[in-house]
Amino acid sequence: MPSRFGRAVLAALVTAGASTVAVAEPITAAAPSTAYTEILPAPVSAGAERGGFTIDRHTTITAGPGAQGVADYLAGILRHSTGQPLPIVRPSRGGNTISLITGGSNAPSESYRLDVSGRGVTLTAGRANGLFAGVQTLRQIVNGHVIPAGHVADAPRFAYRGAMLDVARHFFTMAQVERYIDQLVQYKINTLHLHLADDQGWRLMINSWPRLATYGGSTAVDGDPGGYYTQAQYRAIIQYAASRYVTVIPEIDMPGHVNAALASYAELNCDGVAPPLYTGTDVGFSSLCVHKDVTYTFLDDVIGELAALTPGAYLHIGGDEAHATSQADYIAFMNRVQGIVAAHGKRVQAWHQIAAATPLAGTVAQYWGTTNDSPAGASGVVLSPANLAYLDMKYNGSTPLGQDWAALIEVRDAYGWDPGTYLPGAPSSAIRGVEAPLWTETLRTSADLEYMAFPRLPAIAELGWSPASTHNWDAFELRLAAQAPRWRAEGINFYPSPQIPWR
Ligand code: TNX
Repeated sequence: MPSRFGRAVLAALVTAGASTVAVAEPITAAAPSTAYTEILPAPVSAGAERGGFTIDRHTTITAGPGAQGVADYLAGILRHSTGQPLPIVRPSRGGNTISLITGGSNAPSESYRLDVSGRGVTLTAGRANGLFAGVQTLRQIVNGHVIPAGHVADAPRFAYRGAMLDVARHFFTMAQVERYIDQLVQYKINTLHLHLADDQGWRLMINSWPRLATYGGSTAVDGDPGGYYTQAQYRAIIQYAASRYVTVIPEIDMPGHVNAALASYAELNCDGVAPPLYTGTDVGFSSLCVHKDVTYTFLDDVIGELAALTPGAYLHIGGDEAHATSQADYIAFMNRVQGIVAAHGKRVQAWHQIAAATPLAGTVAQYWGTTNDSPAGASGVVLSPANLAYLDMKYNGSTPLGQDWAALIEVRDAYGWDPGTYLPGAPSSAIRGVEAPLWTETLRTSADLEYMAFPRLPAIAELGWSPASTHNWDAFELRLAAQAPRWRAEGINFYPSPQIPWR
């Protein structure tokens, strides 16, 4: 027997069959990689084997039907990190390829299977969004040119894994939003909730009411520069998100949180007088005029344009902190606006106070309380408990950014709850998933956003994706620690929590 062939190669020759040329693995195959225990969010199952696949100048990516988009995305990443050409080719026999296969099964949405051996990599999923999730796993495993051998079988616990960005209190450009999307998808977040309007700013051009953006969007908290997205820019954000299998849910908060709109159009005010623009951080002082017809003409126009621009099924209508609206008016208003959303072919998502009205069939309530009181009546619940999932809460008393009204939230707090059992009054079947909101009263730059989101965003993302059986702080802190070199390489600013044994 030729001495330069090891056992692994013999095995490969046997299983590869006569028509395939075996690729020699190094004789001294490394011990199984620890990368498979460091995947975050934790997968359903994963196991490492000895050896690995080396990307070289002959390696190809093969894309079956429906896999082209993900293949392009993966090629972009691996060409950059390895410098190899990695052409995308049609599926064919032979090794030295990373092959992406969809549609082979009725696999549920976003599930995937990853198999890596010395001969090649196979990523299989029922749908392209599963391939995309698998690619995020692959990115966490690959080490230089080598993808350690092993297997992953994976699927999400909850269908909804969201992040919210408040672009109203401070405005964030398209490029900043896209940067955040790229960070989110690494942890398999699939929904971006954009808080597009609040007292301090209106951030989307509405063609039928243009002053909302041009005047209502002209400032921000502390008088910082404002801004708004043109409809073309908003479409581009949605497209960018879609290319990463992220659905955008736009929010226009109402009937409160509307000073920017009231300031832009005097007729929206009950007394017909427009208030000045607002650059403070109080909440709960503004209200649409619930008894004026023009209010609903306005909302029909706004919701109509938003629905036409937004491919996702849901529009978020806020409904929180309507302290300047009587409860009876609030209920009548929320019920009427749900009808307007439905008339434009969309479903409603709203903060959980909507449960006080009559949620339409299909309406999703987003829980942001701190007291586990269940929003009865909604068709589904997204969990964002403010004392656990709010990324704008400070980590501790000396965190320079953020607020503390709900809690101080260290990483262990953010990780230490179970979305499946959190609301005693809601059956776990009603829980659509989790969302981590990032309010920006105190946040101005991408570095600010990242400091608050990292490392808590990956914690919430794991609660949304990983099976409850994987929940374990001691294992999680190691998975999280393993992410830091990636964040440094990507220039992501993060809070180096003393709870984590950072690498
Ligand atoms: C509460 S959460 C709000 C926001 C603030 C946030 C700050 C919610 C639905 N309303 O208006 O920005 O607290 O943490």
